[in-house]
Amino acid sequence: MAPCSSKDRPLRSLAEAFDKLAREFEQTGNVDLRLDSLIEACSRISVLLGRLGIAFKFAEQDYVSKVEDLLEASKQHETLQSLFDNGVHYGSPTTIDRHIRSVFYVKRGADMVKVLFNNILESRHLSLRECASKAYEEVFAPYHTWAIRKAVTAGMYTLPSKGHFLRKIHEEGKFYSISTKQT
Ligand code: 1PZ
Repeated sequence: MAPCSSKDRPLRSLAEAFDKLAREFEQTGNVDLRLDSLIEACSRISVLLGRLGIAFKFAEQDYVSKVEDLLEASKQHETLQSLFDNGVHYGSPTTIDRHIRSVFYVKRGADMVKVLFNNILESRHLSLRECASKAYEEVFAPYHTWAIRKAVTAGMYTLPSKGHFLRKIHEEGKFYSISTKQT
């Protein structure tokens, strides 16, 4: 089989971007994170979301809007610390509040990926819907309204099987024993 490019392997390219981010963070003595590097890493999450089908289109668009908001923030603030410390000098409280909310939502997106794939690895008997629902309950549900939680629960029923999803993101090799099951 021809090797896949990193573009075809969104989970792999996401992991690489976060590894790079971690190295940068260590080099600065763990004091600060560049916003552009954070954006570069987090923007790759929307590629994964884009592989989930039409029911998650809204989540993808909402996530992309949060990343774009951070891109706007990065024009004034080079680092995350600068955004949190000095934001108030540069923009209206509403704008700063929005940027800071975007940081938290973008971070929750990364937490969601982490918890989801851990569930896939650890709970082999569970379906993708069950793994994703557990991750959603843990990461996002506490911050969402009742109406959004209901919509997400319904959307989860449109998810493909684990094997289909893993093949779609070209990770069936790594997760071989999982992807051959029907869950
Ligand atoms: C197999 C993987 C299944 C993954 C399922 C992911 C489910 C997340 C669904 C989120 C629905 C979001 C609907 C919009 C909610 C907005 O109200 C909030 C707050 O924004 P505001 O209203 O303050 O402007 N936005 C969010 O919570 C951001 C949601 C981003 C979702 C990213 C998930 C990334 C997961 C990737 C997994 C492959």
